[in-house]
Amino acid sequence: MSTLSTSDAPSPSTVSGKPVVGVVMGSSSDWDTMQHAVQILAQFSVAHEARVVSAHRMPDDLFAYAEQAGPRGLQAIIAGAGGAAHLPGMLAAKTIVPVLGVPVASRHLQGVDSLHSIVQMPKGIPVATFAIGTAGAANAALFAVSLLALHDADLAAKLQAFRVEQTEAARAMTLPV
Ligand code: RP5
Repeated sequence: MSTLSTSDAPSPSTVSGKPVVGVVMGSSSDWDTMQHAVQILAQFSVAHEARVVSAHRMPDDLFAYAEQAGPRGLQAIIAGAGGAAHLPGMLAAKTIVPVLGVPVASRHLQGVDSLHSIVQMPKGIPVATFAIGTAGAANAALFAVSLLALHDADLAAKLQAFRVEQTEAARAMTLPV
């Protein structure tokens, strides 16, 4: 876990109790992947929520979640799904809150199906699409942090410190030869 800078002033992204990022997934079986997004948001102290919203098993809940996202103050929705993976696109169809899509590795096609489904949104309704699996989940959360950091100086400083730590860790890498 990175050491993050803190400030005494409350950060606009960490106002307690009011999530600014929603993490949703099509099934509890997606949690192994999507927990990596939640871990990043927690690491940066970004107020968030996580829940299952299945597009094909809970379509009415999906519409309600999307319709309420903006009024509830969500500034980004990270949506992970596998297989046909229509959750991110259908959320994006019902809200102008940015949707960040994470393709979850599927049982038979290893997530290439999920990736193609999420990334191939027709013109007019965008979903920002990330890598298959845990890297995509973590990067979607880091991207959400970047969006929030545009209007949150404390969060921007934390993100910059995170980048510096990665650089220093890479410079300190050694090889067995
Ligand atoms: C999708 O179907 C979910 O996002 C999950 O990746 C996949 C399999 O769901 P389960 O059968 O494990 O509930 O809706």
